[in-house]
Amino acid sequence: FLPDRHDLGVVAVGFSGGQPKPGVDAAPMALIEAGLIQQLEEDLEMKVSYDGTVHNYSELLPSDDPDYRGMKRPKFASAVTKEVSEQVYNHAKSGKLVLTLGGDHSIAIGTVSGTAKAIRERLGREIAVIWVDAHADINTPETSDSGNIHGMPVAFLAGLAKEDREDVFGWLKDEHRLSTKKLVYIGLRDIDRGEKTILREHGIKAFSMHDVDRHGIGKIMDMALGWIGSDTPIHLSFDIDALDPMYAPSTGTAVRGGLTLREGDFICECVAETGSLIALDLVEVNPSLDEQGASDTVRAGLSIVRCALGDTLL
Ligand code: HAR
Ligand code: MN
Ligand code: MN
Ligand code: MN
Repeated sequence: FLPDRHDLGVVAVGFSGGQPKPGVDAAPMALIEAGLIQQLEEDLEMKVSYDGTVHNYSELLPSDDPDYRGMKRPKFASAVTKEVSEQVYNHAKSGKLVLTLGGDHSIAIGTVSGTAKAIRERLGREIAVIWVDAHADINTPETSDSGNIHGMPVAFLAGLAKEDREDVFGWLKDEHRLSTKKLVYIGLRDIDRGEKTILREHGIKAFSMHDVDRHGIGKIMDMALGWIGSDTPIHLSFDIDALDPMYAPSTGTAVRGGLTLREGDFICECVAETGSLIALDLVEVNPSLDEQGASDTVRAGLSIVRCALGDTLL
């Protein structure tokens, strides 16, 4: 009932409006130019559906986009993520595994809502999300200090942040949403105070870097996948800043003390082994930051994608 691993839809999202630093919109092209699609077709023998376009959604740019509830550029982010949601939904509805290349992490409002709706309709099931990140991205507009929407996607997806205005994420309906019980974090190490309260009050499963250090990544994956339960469709949302800046320096909000390259790949290999992966996001690669490290960061991203999509060491 789950998608054939070999049938892949790719959506390239050149969007940087969920945070202030330009350049994260160039990541899809950098990944593709480094050989991503070719590797998936040739090494992993996948049939890839890709429209050949890195979307910048400039046609959706509103003429004015004032702050709203403290959110920066709310109308543009809402319009883009609504469109991404439909793009991802269309792939997932037709039974494809969906790979989305970001872009900043606000785009996950689109990707997760798209798969949640498609899997509900196709399988009558709720999805689980594994969010690999230094950050929890679960601020509500009210708890956020920055107003940057890439720090809020989980709050909107889980219905902790709600808004009636259609042009400011009011398009998100129950069918798009994710249960806080089906969310697992790995790699956390920079969480805002308000986010800690939210995580605690909703009993959200979170494995911080402290937990990774204590138990080792093998045990963490056993616990994470055990929490989700077998045969649950999994959406893996991978923020490259989960990796230590030693391996992935070119990202907007790098935080020391992260996952090694091997730990990142291992997480993806374990998810691939379940056979339950329905979608993968790779976000927050910004080749214009730490330009010396950009090729390392892109290569790390490529490796993450290959491992999640079923590449094995032997
Ligand atoms: N928590 C901070 C905020 O809300 C920083 C969020 C940074 N987010 C990302 N994605 N880079 O994980 O602004
Ligand atoms: Mn993130
Ligand atoms: Mn992050
Ligand atoms: Mn912080």
